[in-house]
Amino acid sequence: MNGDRAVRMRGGEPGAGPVVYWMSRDQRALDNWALLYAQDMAMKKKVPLLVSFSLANDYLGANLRHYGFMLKGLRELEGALSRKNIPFFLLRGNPPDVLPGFLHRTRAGLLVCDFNPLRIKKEWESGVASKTEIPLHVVDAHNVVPCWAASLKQEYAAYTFRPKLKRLIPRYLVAFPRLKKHPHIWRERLKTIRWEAVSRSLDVDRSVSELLRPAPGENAGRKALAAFLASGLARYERDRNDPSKEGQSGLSPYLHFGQLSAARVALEVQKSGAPAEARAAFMEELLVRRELSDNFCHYNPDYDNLNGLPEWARRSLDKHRRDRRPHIYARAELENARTHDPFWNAAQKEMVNTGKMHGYMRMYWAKKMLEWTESPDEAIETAVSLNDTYELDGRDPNGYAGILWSIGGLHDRAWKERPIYGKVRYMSAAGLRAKFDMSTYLRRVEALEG
Ligand code: FAD
Ligand code: FO1
Repeated sequence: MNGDRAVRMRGGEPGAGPVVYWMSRDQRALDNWALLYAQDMAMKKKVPLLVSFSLANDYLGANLRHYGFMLKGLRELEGALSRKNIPFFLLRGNPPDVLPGFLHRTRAGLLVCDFNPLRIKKEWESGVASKTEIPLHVVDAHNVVPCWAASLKQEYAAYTFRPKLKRLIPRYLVAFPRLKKHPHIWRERLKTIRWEAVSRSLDVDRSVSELLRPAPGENAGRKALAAFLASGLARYERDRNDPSKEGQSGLSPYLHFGQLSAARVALEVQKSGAPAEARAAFMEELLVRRELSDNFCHYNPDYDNLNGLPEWARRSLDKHRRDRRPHIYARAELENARTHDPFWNAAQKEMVNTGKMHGYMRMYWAKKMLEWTESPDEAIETAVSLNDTYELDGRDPNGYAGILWSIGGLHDRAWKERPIYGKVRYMSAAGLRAKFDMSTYLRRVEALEG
């Protein structure tokens, strides 16, 4: 394991019992540094390795769309782990309520967890740590360069973060060792997980339906990557920003749920035969932009509200708070795509119907909410809420950073001052029309409605 990929939230000598990997963000058996680290520790102590997942009752308002995708992935994962002699335990409830009891029952000697910069996971970690004595090691299995190694502070923008990250990529982007068939077997009887019953018993909002596509799980994630490498990557640089083309990879749901490792994606892209510009454009998004979002959420607890914005932008938005807004829409009108703007309505419908809005339209979609709600605070709140309700990749650092970039100039520079937006970058329907064949985009979204 390369050096500081794991940090000790609580040190001390691991006990004689099994190593437990508390899985949360990185829901996969392959290419998972947290699982590999846990196995390494278990091998050294010659003890069994267990994986536990705490199925929270209400994870940041997630609904059936998200839980359905996640549970199907976990079900596949249970099988993959069991073939490696690693039992999988599905605990029901929030980790601080259920994990300490599990650690006690299994007489665990060490707890390993994966890294997540969001407030909820940090609260979970300290909640768990306050209720058990055993050492807790956190491994960043999501970022190529561990968040704390990439930078010790909140970065101002991509240009300040990029050189730091790039210096460290050769050190951390290395081939994954194989997950071994674990030689130290857990002998106690395992309770069968009745996945259908678990799914039926979920007390979540069922009004947002599950999707037929994309298919969930680690295997499906790998297939999606293979398909992108075969036919999408080469034209990524040219097509990715154009809403009338399907030029993006579609990997974000797999990356969000950790069913696919970003490092695996980066390794495969590096060795693909795609043109250098296409590889560079993709790596910029996958590595720099994605890991910059984790940097932001890790170092700024206000990642989903106005206080998280840079000073210049907050001041400028404040100055324009009372500017007359030509259209004001209530949340329900926005949710039901009932604005005067066909492009915006199409973007909203694309998100509701497919669980994934085109990346370029996400910027336009969020910026218009600054124009069409009463205040910047309301714009951010509405954007976060709609994004996290319908996007399959929602409640992710990328989403919070993307919304604050669009509405509040995060990681951006000041632009020419104008009404409502102040110095925050503006986007217009005319701009979309001038750049892209928007009628093709509208037709594609309309076809989804049927
Ligand atoms: P590709 O273009 O194929 O990129 C590959 C990967 O690179 C993505 O899966 C993602 O992990 C990363 N990436 C690409 N663009 C960005 C970006 N701008 N910032 C950070 N990482 C990026 N992304 C989410 O994962 N979840 C969200 O909830 C989310 N909400 C957003 C909301 C707004 C308002 C904006 C402006 C952006 C948001 N993004 C979000 C970032 C980006 O739009 C999506 O990651 C991207 O569109 C996902 O599609 P893809 O996997 O096909 O992307
Ligand atoms: N992580 C958990 O540990 N337990 C959960 O029950 C859980 C539910 C969940 C639902 C939707 C969703 O988008 C994410 C969910 N996650 C859960 C966490 C997730 O895997 C990630 O760790 C974060 O969302 C990272 O941004």
